[in-house]
Amino acid sequence: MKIENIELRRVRLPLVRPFRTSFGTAVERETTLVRVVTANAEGWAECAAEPDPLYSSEFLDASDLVIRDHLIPRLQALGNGLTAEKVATTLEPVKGHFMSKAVLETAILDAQLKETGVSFGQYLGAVHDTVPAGVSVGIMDSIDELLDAVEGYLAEGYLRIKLKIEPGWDIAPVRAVRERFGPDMLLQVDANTAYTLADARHLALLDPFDLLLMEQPMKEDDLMGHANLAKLISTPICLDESIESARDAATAITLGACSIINVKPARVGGYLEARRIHDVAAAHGVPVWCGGMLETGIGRAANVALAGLPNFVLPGDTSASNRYYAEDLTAPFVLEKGHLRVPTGPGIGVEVLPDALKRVTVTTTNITF
Ligand code: SMG
Ligand code: MG
Repeated sequence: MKIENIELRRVRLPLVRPFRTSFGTAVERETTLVRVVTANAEGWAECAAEPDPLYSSEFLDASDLVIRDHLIPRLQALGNGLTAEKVATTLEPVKGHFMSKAVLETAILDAQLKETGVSFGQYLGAVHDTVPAGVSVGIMDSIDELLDAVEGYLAEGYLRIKLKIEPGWDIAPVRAVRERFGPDMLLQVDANTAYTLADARHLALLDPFDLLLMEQPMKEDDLMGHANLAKLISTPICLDESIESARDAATAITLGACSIINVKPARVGGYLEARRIHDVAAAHGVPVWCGGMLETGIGRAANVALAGLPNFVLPGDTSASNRYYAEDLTAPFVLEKGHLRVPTGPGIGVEVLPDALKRVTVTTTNITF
């Protein structure tokens, strides 16, 4: 494939409501979009890195720099021999920076699939036309505010609720939501590393609420801690931040550190590694689901395609566009009986809307390939 140009475009979109996690509050989403131009196609992807290194060590300014100065030059060296399948091995000498590698691989894969008329879903092996949608509900100022938010999401049709938790906002909100909305609602929590093993007894207080899973209670590098915690609580442990590769997934499963995995392509270097994690987990009988990083329609389209693979058996954090943005950068993803439709067009299968894009653009950098 011959790439002619790569554009890095910094955009900023207001969120419809602030999103608070154990590591901070976001009121807008800032990201870098990558547009890969070839002779016959244009591939798009968005970087999951955030402005500050709080979810993980990656952050947006560093990502732009590593893409420009370290990743693109290595891809340029491949010349016309470049394919999406060669991106990860070509970039392997550069340590870490999975989100930066992922956005490049994804934009190149989008261009490649558009050139050949194949959708992400077909390419990855999706077996479903629609995928069940969950929603991630941030930490709020009061339990009343939380109950109103959850009620609204359930009324829209979301099939699963995830509550963000942290010390001081855990047992009481979970109890309130479970008591108010009943035993049948699919409910889970995400701590984004806010606890330690010393909190095991406290976290066991969540056991009676029949949660689907507890996501990433402890530090990302603490696999043994998670394996130990798994023996002390009955809620299944799901890992997010800890899993950066299929090898990590195999290690975590073998250690007993998790029995469910949140797959985020951005966190693991792209959709090809994400599919390998899906496969490794499936081989171990471990279910997976698709996480989210507040993606616009560009990133959401590819995530929804991935979530169509057979072992994505739990609803994902793949919510409708209006959960995040008043105006998305693509035609909005909408809930249909609690599901999102897997795009069927070539590549990511959605068009970027030029006017919407213009309104949110902060800077544009072009790199001639
Ligand atoms: O895309 O709906 C979404 C956000 C889902 O909770 C979500 N993501 O740890 O799983 C997670 C968080 C990380 C992102 S916070 C900006
Ligand atoms: Mg998480």
